[in-house]
Amino acid sequence: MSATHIREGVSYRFADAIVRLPGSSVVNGLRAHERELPDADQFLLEHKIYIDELERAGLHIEVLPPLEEFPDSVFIEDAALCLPEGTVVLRPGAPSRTGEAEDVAASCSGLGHRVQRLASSGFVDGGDVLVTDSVILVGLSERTDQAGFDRLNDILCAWGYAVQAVHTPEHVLHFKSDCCALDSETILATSRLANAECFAPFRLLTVPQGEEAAANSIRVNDTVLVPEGFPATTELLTRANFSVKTVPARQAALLDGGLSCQSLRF
Ligand code: CIR
Repeated sequence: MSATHIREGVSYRFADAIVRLPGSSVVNGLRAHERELPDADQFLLEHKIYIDELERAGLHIEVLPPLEEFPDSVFIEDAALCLPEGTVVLRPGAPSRTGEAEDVAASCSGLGHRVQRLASSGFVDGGDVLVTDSVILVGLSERTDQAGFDRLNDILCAWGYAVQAVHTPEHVLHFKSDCCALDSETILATSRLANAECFAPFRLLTVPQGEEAAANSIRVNDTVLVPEGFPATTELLTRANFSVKTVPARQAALLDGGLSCQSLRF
């Protein structure tokens, strides 16, 4: 990790977000295990509530149309990383998703972002990139490899960020499936990730046993959005003085997704 400064609020103070509507092809999205298929109409409904809550938290939302040829494109976070310095267009590691990035690049350019692409080799999914106010942690996973990390590191170091490679636990899709930044000092994480000791300088709130999926929450300005159905996590956060709002994410969960992956926030 290179020395750098704290960027107070870079992990949770946002003005804008980009989301992509799920298409009817969302039912063909990737999933690690056979289980109930998502329902496209229900997904759209939950997505609409998600957008409403982001708006209520103070964001202006750019809603992109569905990309039917990319069933997982509703999980837009995996295709790019938006920071105040610019947007890094990533290279998602699943072959069926790699092509999503160019469309996101065009949308971000259209919105006036300074767009930078990962150099030629390697893969990074945005779900493996945890931006905190002091360091950007990048989980090496089945989707994010060392070459991709190296290329992303080149860009982020040039922008003055401290960057650290960590490990996404086996059988966990993305690093952020298991954690989120709550403020400059505090991370919410599952116990399997907390035990991996990658959060040494942070204060940790550990998601109660059996509620692991609630680690994929997001802080947006003064609100922490938590997936519906995890009362112990909601209570933990409330007791820690965070203002919590629950959001349905059942359909996304059927495709191994959560709250953070459904928007690019900046
Ligand atoms: C996938 O396997 O790529 C999608 N079905 C789910 C992606 C979820 N993205 C995320 O957690 N960042």
